[in-house]
Amino acid sequence: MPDRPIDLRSDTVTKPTAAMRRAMAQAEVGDDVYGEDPTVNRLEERAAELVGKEAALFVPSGTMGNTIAIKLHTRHGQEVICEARSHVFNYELAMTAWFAGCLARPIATEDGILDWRAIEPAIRPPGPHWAPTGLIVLENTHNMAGGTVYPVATFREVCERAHALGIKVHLDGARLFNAAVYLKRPVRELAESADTVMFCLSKGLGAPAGSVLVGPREAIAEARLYRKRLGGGMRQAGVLAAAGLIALDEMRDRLEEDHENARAVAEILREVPGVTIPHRVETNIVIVDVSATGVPAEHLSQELRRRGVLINPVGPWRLRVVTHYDVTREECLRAAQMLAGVVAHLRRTEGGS
Ligand code: TLP
Repeated sequence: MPDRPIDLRSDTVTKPTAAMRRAMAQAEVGDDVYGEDPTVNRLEERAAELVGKEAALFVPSGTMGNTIAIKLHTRHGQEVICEARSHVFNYELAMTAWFAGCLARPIATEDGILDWRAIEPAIRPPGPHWAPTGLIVLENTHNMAGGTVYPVATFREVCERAHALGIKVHLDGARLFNAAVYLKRPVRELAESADTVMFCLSKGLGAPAGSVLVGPREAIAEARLYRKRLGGGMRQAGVLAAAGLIALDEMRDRLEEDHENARAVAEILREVPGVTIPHRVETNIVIVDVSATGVPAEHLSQELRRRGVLINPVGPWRLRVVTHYDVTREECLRAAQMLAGVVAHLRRTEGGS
């Protein structure tokens, strides 16, 4: 394998930029559990202002942000409506059940976008036999549906109708800034009707760690206690928050480059016999369906790794390509060509279909 593989496994692999490293080295810090870290406080103020909510809480990971939000809005024994391929349902180690004591009620969609028509029949009215719906979680962009973006009106309608029934909405906006760049809208517009929003600094925005949970002041004050319970009181976390501030101020606009690179990858892969791209490519994620090649995704992933290209399988017949700051356009194209070549080679030599 070459020295520096082309790593398209996730945008979580991005390393801090030189500007981030400088800011981290110089960060003014204090004990954040006492609320005394000036850099964390600055990051939280900036995040709340950008997303248009009263307050924000810096958390170590997106998973912790979602976990706290679900706990905040629910009571034990309720149901949480989410999309069937959502991160909260599939990739957070059942935290909805473990921490909040709730049952996830997943709803399958074609493209990850849950609209009110799909949600309404799953809402549980009060009654002696079922657990009431406590919360709806939406994911924008939708990771496993290929980075698809919620139309603002669809998102707003879900929130308004849920609120009319007294149900809260949490937005898993791990990649919300990608959605904002795609729609060319301010991020606050995409967040305004949700009760709480989690977004990640450590994905396309390039910070080494950290996410932010934003929402009403009272809810965020309670969230601070849950963060401590979960072991997320990070003390001199200003060294991380300093990178987060650079992520917010300098890294948002360039996400468009990642989106262009993803589209370029998809264009190449669409031409490969046996390969299909099942979802719209709107942001920085391309889901690649290889079922018609007869070569399992895991096998392709291993063969690519041997050739210096890292791409994860996300199912028996699916791979996920994620573009980001640490891969150039040229590397993305090279990786796509490599995938095309490996598919053709394995179909010939191993009798894939
Ligand atoms: N996603 C990771 C993996 O966990 C799958 C990735 O490589 O994409 N919400 C969404 C929509 C996410 O994609 C992720 C991470 C999270 C939440 C959790 O963030 P972290 O990894 O910071 O806990």
